[in-house]
Amino acid sequence: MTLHFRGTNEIRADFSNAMSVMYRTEVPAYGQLIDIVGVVNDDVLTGDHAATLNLTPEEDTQRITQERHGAIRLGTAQELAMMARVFAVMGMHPVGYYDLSVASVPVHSTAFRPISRGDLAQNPFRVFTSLLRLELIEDEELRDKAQVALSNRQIFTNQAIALTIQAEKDGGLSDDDAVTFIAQILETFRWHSDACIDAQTFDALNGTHRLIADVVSFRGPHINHLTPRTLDIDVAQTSMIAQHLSAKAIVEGPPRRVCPILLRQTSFKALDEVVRFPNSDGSFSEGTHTARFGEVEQRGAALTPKGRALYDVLLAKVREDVLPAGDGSNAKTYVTRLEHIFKAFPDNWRDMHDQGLAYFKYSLADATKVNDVDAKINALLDAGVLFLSPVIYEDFLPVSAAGIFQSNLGDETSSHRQTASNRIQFEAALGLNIVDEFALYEDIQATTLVRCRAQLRASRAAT
Ligand code: OOG
Ligand code: NI
Repeated sequence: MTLHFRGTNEIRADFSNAMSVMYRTEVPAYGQLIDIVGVVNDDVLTGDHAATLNLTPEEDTQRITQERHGAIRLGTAQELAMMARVFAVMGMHPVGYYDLSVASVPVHSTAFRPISRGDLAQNPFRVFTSLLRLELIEDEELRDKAQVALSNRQIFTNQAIALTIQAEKDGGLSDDDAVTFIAQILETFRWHSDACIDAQTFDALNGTHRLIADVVSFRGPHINHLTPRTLDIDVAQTSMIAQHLSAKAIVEGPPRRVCPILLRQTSFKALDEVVRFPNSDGSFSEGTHTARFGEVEQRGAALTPKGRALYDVLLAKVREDVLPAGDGSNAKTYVTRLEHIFKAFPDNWRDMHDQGLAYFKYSLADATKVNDVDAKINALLDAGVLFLSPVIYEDFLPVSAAGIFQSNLGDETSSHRQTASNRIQFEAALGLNIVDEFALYEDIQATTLVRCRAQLRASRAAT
């Protein structure tokens, strides 16, 4: 008998769907957002602007309705290491390192996501995964309480662990086992309203940092948001406000552009959760916790290190002049400044390509126009032989604002050294090396060029 395994891409897609169905029932505003995004994306894809996006047909368009990312926060190195094994069963691997302590958030993080171009096209589901750094809690008694709460919990079901081990041993899961696996893993991501610490400890942790209370107080690392991808975040935001979703006044990230880059995001407060805290006499007290929120994002071209540096410098300039206020009162001033300063970032694909600011997929537009197969890339682009599609940014930008703040303080070098040593710690907890996102984008670009040259040579040989 030959064993048939469910593909890792299918398991990931099924899991992403199951999460979406669960989150719709847990956070109704998420369902509303999904409906808004569906309409906006259809409008963009059938509208006049679609052609200027230079999307690769099918590869870049089919995945969008299914596309989303989530985020979780873990408490211990053991939890992170096991989570990495679980994600590996779904073809998701740690890419990129983010040190959020520079933003005074006591966590560091990676994104678990598919890596190859083909796997991303099948389903790009990603989970931003943070690990709490308890050593950043200064109050020793509180730190000990947090430690005890974390060491007493098991966030995975026995069957989830058993099936992960089985998948590792056999090299995959059967269709039936994959269904059970997904149902079991969902338990880890589900909201659990029973707290595992008393109300007083919860309040103390909340007072230290809201995020610490969120990580330490519950049986599991509930998914804290699930973010659909829209092709026009400004239109999506207008629709959200019209439907009374409390969208923030400002979209984070780069300004609106003809040629979108990186990531633009906006979030909204979703709901207060009811929590039951255990009392020492066996009774419970009720409280609330704002655990989950809504978010929507628009993704554009992945930038090269040079492009990213330009982005960082420009955003820092904007924020030197205006910092967006939480109440949205200076939103207009901020956006005007953002758009003005970003005029220094070329807004057409060809200039971004020629200046080495973004990654691109080369494809053959018209092989008959070729004179010299070995001509320089720019000559082939000029002649209309090659066509450029942006490589979509698959990663995150959670601390760009905070990192910029740091560099304004003139503290850049020390924070960089810190980050390097923290990264080593994070990888030790993970039990794996983190993949470098730039290398992945570079590889996608290089592969397309090799393929185009081979196709050109083959077409010349045929004539
Ligand atoms: C994760 C924040 C990062 C994003 O979209 O940048 C993130 C968290 O709050 O746990 O999801
Ligand atoms: Ni997010």
